[in-house]
Amino acid sequence: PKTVYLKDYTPPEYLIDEIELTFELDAERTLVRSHLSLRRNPQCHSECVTLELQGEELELLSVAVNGEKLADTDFVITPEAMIIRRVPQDKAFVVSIENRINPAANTALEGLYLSSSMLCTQCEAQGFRKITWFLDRPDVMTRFKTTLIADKNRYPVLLSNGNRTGQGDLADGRHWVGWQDPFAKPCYLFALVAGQLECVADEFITMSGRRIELEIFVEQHNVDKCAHAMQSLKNAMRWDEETYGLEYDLDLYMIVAVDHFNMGAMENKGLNIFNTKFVLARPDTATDSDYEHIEGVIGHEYFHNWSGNRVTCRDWFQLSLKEGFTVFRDQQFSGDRTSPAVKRIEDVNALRTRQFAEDAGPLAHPVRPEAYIEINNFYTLTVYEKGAEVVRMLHTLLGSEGFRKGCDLYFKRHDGQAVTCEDFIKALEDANGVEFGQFRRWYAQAGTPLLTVTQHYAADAKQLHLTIQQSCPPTPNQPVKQALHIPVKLGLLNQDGSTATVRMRDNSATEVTLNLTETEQTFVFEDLPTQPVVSLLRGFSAPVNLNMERSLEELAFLLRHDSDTFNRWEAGQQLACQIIFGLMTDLQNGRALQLDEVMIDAYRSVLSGSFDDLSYQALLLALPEESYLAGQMAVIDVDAIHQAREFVKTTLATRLRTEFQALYAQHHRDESGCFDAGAVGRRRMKNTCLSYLSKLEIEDSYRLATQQFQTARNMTDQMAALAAIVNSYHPNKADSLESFYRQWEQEALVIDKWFALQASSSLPNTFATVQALMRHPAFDMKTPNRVRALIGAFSQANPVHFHAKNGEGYQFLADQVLVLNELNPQIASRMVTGLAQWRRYDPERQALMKQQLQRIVASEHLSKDVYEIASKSLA
Ligand code: B3K
Ligand code: ZN
Repeated sequence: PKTVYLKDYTPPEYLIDEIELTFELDAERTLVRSHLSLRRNPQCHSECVTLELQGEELELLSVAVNGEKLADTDFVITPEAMIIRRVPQDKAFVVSIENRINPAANTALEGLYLSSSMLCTQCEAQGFRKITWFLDRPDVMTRFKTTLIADKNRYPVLLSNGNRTGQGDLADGRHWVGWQDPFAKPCYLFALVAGQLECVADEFITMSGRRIELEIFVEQHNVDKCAHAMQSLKNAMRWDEETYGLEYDLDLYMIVAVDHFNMGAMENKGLNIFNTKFVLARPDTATDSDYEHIEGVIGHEYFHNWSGNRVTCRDWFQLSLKEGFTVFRDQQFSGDRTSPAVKRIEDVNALRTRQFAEDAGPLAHPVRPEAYIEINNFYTLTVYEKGAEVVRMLHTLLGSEGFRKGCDLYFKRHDGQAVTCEDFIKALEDANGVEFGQFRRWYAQAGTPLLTVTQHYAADAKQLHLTIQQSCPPTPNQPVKQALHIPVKLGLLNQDGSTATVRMRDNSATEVTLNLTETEQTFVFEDLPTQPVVSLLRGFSAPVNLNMERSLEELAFLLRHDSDTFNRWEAGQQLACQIIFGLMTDLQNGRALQLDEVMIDAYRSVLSGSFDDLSYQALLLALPEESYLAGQMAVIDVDAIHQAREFVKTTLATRLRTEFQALYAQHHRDESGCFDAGAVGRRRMKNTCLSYLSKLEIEDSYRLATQQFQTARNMTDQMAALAAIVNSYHPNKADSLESFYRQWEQEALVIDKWFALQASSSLPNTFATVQALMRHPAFDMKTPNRVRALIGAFSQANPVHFHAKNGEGYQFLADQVLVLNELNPQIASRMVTGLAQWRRYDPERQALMKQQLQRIVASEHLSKDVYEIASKSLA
């Protein structure tokens, strides 16, 4: 397979100003007619007279230029393109194509496909070429006119981008609907949907007083689960007006929810297509986290209307231009809607456990990658989440007003254009009269930087000297790293926990942002009569690892007193990490385990503290995840991590049982249907307590879990209770799973939770359960949500069993990858990443994982998607 390089970018030789598309829709035989209005790109001076259009898996019926049908000798069809030997050079011309496609056979879910009984599309990144031949690249921006024709009974609803321009019935039982999108767009933003869909409608009045129709389309049985999505959409529209001054631009905004979808959702202009998971919610079917994710994803896709659609990417290497920025925007939105402190912690937690691992492994790549084989493999944590951190640092460096000024200029300057990450930074610079020369390296350099911090307090001079060194480990193709511009937020605490003034030369403040630009820099803080406690990297001001020696007492002190909500939580995490690592050493040396009293005291004080934000309190009580701990180890020992962490959890539950029980009782009440911060926080605290108490494996806890399971009237409580049952030796486990299944058999999204919960259990026999679930009638390899719930959860959220010493987990995963490779390469390639970190394990496991990767690479008909991930993992 061939590699595409950023350095080879050249502008398109032709432009397509307009396309007229007609679809005669049918599940097995869809006819596509297209008229492309082309002309030479005046900016491109090449001599060539041929025209190459991309197209894959299409059946050609006819092609004409300016109405004249081409003879077979006038063009060539390859598996990836149509090359017309000669097209007019001096004037505009029209290429007309007729071709056929088979949506029902499309299990890759890219292009036009069938999901349950509806037809829908997914074109990003390169799916449009599976619909018809086109210049399938984001810098070709076209005005779309679309006519959809279909059987009226089977497909009463026919949708595409923009505004409805007409509709009518045909004699043969079919009907048609015309659509026109006034905004030129790249073809990756094209969409169509056809099916028997119900519409939930509402409206939004924009800041300039325009009335927008809002429509959510779902299957009949889901009409009662759209209210939250609709409210989220309205919240997002208002928020973008208030925060970025950005208003919606069409008169209609549509969202369609489909069961079969390769990722979360897609921002097609005026017609978003969503995975049902990020639309449907009812208090009894969706958890509080589901509610939050729905609001976040609805916001994300809505925000793309400006950051992505009005201003789009020049080429796919610039993907983070729209994704990093839009993730940053949705993070801000969700923080404002819920709790900024909790949202930030959740985002950093995800970044550190998942993106940091990617950045430390064989698939590491810069936020702006330089090469790819299959672009779909680059919708990564690095492009999305690290990309968002890069935008966040720019926000930190400019302050919110400066950042807003920069964004205003960016949208104004580039409206209607396809641009680069460089254009984004340039706009921020120009609007603020600053230069981000060195900062640009964040886009080009892969790997997670490491900051090593030492401090020296000079009592006589009343000065604190803080020395920070930065380094960055080598990554594929980047052996040597340059120093980055890293904003480091810092505060100081007095010995009594109060805030100390940060004085540097003439400036004094309660908090500063240090600009670390060299490999080593020393910062001096003045006027400190006693040695302060340093609170560094507040709010996680840069995506880096921090190496700073801290005593357990100092961490406990920060957990009590730090005024920065992120660092307060972080102190508790580091405290737990140190303790867990100490216990792992004890385990490895055969010593008996004992939990340090510092930990018990620290948790006791969190439990007895008074908190306005109970979700935050619950986070303070959550131990670092196993995957985060794994990321800190040179050689990952999944069993030791699990044992040590479970020991800490069980010991805390034993020693603080009264406190956990009291808090459970205090916060336990039925507030089903309430989603305000108070109700959500009470549920989080209560269920955190339940999770600890279930570690005790005693009758009392079993009763508590059963009672909650049987009486819960909301999914948060029901699921938390079921998790407590499934993850313990509860006597009613089988019955509870069975009754849950029967209760929710008709709700696919709830059944996904049922699969995932069992697949991620660390208790014995889980692998046998997973194998049995593969044969369950409700399991389906063609439904990505189901695959992720079972195979994804087992391989990515069950370290102990996936990494079983005998290699059965690895072999199982490789078996499934090879099946998926034939059906859905994108999903298959996501599943391979479970093996990518093989070098981090002991030699026996390394060998077993490597063997499976080699088996995958050696197999026949490998998709580009799977080949790229598997071969790069081995490299
Ligand atoms: N832009 C889409 C992702 C498309 C993925 C293509 N493999 C969703 C999003 O980020 O909003
Ligand atoms: Zn996005």
